[in-house]
Amino acid sequence: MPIREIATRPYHDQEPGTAGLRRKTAVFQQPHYLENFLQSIFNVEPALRDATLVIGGDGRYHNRKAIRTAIAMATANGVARVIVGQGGFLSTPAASHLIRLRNAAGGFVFTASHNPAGAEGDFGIKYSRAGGGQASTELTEQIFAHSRKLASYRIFEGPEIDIDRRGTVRLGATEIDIIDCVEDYAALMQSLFDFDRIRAWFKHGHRLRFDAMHAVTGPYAKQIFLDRLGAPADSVVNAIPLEDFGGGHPDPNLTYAKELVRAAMAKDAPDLCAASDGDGDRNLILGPRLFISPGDSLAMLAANLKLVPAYRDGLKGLARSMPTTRAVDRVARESGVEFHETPTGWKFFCNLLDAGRLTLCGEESFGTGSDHVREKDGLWAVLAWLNILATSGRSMSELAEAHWQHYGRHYFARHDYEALTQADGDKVMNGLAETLPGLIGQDFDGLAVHAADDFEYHDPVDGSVAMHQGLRIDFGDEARIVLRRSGTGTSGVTLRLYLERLETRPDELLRDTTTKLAPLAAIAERITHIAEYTGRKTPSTIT
Ligand code: G16
Repeated sequence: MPIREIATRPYHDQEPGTAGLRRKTAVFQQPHYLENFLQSIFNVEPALRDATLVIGGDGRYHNRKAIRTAIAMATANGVARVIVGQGGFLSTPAASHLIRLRNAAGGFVFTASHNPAGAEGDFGIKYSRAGGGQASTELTEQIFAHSRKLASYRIFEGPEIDIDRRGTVRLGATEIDIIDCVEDYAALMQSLFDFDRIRAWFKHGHRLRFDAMHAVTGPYAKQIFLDRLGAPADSVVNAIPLEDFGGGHPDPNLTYAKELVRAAMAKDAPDLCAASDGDGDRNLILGPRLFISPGDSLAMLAANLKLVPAYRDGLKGLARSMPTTRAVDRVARESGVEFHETPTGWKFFCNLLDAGRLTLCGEESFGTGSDHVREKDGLWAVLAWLNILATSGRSMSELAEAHWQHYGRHYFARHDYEALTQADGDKVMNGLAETLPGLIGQDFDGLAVHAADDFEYHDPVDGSVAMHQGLRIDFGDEARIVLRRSGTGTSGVTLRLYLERLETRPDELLRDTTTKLAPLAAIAERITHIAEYTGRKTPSTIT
């Protein structure tokens, strides 16, 4: 048997992040680095033996090599069947769906999400378990601990599999199924949404512009929007996945989706402009001259989701990650459905989804999704908006304005301070953590601090506790400041400052966000001392 046991050494930097392992590509290219991590997964998860494993990636540089390694190691570790997306492509939500559909014991998606790709860029792996949700914090920690003492890994040395050709081949005792990466996912979308209505909406001349940012969603968007929904050919742009994402930064936000933002701000803007990220789980939603923040998108979808066939019977529950605006809380309160505030990281929604206590959930980091898979889903969010536009007969601005009139508007911004030194990051976080108790009751320019804490989450399903999930300063319903350390950066420490301000006065609902939040930003500096402690006068990015 050509299975080789190869000596390796432990790698000490594989600290678990918010969503799997993410590092500079050069780190992943070190001999044995990826192998070390994969073997640790196989050792810690014996359920993969004799079972089905789904493998794909977002098409970035190093994807194909990593997939070949993963296939060879799966074979050597007794996996019975490997399902691979043709060409090595699988979006994160499509992989989650496949794991569920094929009853797989797990899946690997090679991606560093929205981070840039290439030899100088980032690479990564998301590991999902049976059911299609990402590995829990405990499991990731176990894998990490195991990788620190691993002495060898197992790999099958055989012929190279042609991952571009669909069909079933054998490698050793393992069956390798190379499948179309879009088909099953597109069928799922068609089962959830009213494709007839959306098709008719396009026929009436309504327009969409979807920017795939040269990442994984291109083939999905083409099949769904163009082939199945009959949208005009120019509805999907940057649709060819490229190893370097065309030199771009596939992070669908106002900073990096510039071309799309320009289209949405133009006089003849399409009815809906949208984008997704490297691995297809994030989404950006824009109307003509209108940015819908992720927190607003979540709240507006929650208020209108009954217009979508799969959700016609109503919502079981709603959830948002802690730093996401509290816009959706108001929808939950009014409709009386169960509501949860979870830490950042999609995996925290999964227990609630599995327990049938959640239908719709979302995050400020441009993630929205439902109980159809166990990942956030960029194209799902775009289809949900399309379905609501087509069925309601209203425009984006009519829907948004009606929502804000009814519930009030939560102006929101996130200020990112990237690549800080560990010492500066610690100084800001520890400094604020120490002063939190003393802030309660203090007044800042008419805003009184009602509560201030270090967010701790008690999972209502399994009772697990996640501590130190971000520092919150709560000015009642009116405003909130949150500060937390990112778990996905690959250089230094990234701090994220979240600003949220509720406005209910009708004539103040259509103002400029930066202007509305300027006073709160000044209060945040007085409380957090970010500029003072780090020397950064302005954030690296504002979204
Ligand atoms: C991952 C997680 C998300 C999380 C996001 C941001 O997204 O899946 O749940 O909100 O990271 O994390 P942070 O603020 O810690 O950087 P993705 O799209 O990067 O996989």
